[in-house]
Amino acid sequence: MRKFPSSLLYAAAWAASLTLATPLPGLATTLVDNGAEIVKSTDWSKMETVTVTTSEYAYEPNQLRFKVGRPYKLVMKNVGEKDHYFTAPEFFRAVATRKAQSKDGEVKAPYFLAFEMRPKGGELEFYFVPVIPGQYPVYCTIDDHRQQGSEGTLIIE
Ligand SMILES: [Cu+2]
Repeated sequence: MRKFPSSLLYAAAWAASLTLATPLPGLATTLVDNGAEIVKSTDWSKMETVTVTTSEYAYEPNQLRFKVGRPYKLVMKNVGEKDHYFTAPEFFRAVATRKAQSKDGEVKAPYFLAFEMRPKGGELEFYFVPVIPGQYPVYCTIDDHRQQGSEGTLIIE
């Protein structure tokens, strides 16, 4: 197994601290700009799978913990009767993104903002490596779902 190059992590965290030092309206600028290198140098055979389900109106579990430098597959499954989002723009900018995937194909992008899962079994997979430690909110942006309870916390430690 190749060890995760910690120098990349430190560089990313340092760059992020510079970015965060400047207050910006709305979203911070991209935090992880060497995501492709991190994804490439990660041993994906060590990937851990974490599953979160959505329904009316909650994420289960509503708190997820990830470790810096470890590869993850996050399985997001909607077991409810309505559409639900997994919106976490700050979190998605704090990780190195490999891809998102469903049974119908996959999407590669530098980072995502939100995923939407169809009702009654809709499922998406997100492959990533956590980079910037912190606590990030996740919530559903449909109607009043968040107020009703569709929210949670994503922790990178
Ligand atoms: Cu919802």
